[in-house]
Amino acid sequence: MYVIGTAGHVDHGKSTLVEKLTGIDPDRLREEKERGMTIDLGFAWLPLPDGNEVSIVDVPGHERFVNNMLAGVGGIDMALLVVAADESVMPQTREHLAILDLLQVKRGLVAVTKRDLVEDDWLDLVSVEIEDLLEGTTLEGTPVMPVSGTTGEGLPELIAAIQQRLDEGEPRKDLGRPRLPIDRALASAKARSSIYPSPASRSATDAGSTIGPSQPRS
Ligand SMILES: Nc1nc2c(ncn2[C@@H]2O[C@H](COP(=O)(O)OP(=O)(O)O)[C@@H](O)[C@H]2O)c(=O)[nH]1
Ligand SMILES: [Mg+2]
Repeated sequence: MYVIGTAGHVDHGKSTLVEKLTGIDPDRLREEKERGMTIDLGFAWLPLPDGNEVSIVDVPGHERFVNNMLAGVGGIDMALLVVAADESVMPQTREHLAILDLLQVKRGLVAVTKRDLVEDDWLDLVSVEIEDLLEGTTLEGTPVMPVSGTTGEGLPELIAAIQQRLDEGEPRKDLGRPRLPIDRALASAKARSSIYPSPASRSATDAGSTIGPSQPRS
């Protein structure tokens, strides 16, 4: 299964877009709901037109939580860079793009959210600013697509573009050895065990299957 990671400045509409696309609210923590802001990674999945599903990792945009953003985009196949049409490029737009560039993420889409809040002329200016920003990065030439997480405008086109972008690349090899990177643990005082939320990779696994530690190689 492919994994898409969101990226972009706080309040630019990443989580709203993920929820509108998938029906899943990626802000699962109580504190996130109370503050109306993503703090930790959120997870959702999107059925694609071809019948496959794609996982979505929603990242926090606030500069204080950039460490969580970094943990989320480590294993992604494609970036969904979100820029709000009313605010355009902001500091964490640049910072997240720099991270994606460093990680050599070459496949992406830019969603210009809050399309419902701006006039066409302004939208054109914002699109040019984004294209300029992408120049010289791994995401140069990435399609820039206006959408609204509120009205749903542009979402069918965005889903079609996601499918197309994923089809363009080499599918990941199924090595028959599922891997769950333990790069971070969510341990809580109440929990009796830790949760390792990174997406499993390298192999398809069925819901409910038990994954154990791999045997040391002899
Ligand atoms: N008008 C309008 N508001 C939006 C849109 N997308 C998000 N919002 C609002 O913008 C605010 C921030 O959205 P959120 O998804 O939490 O942004 P995030 O920090 O990037 O995840 C919320 O109040 C949303 O309701 C949109 O397309 N149009
Ligand atoms: Mg969010």
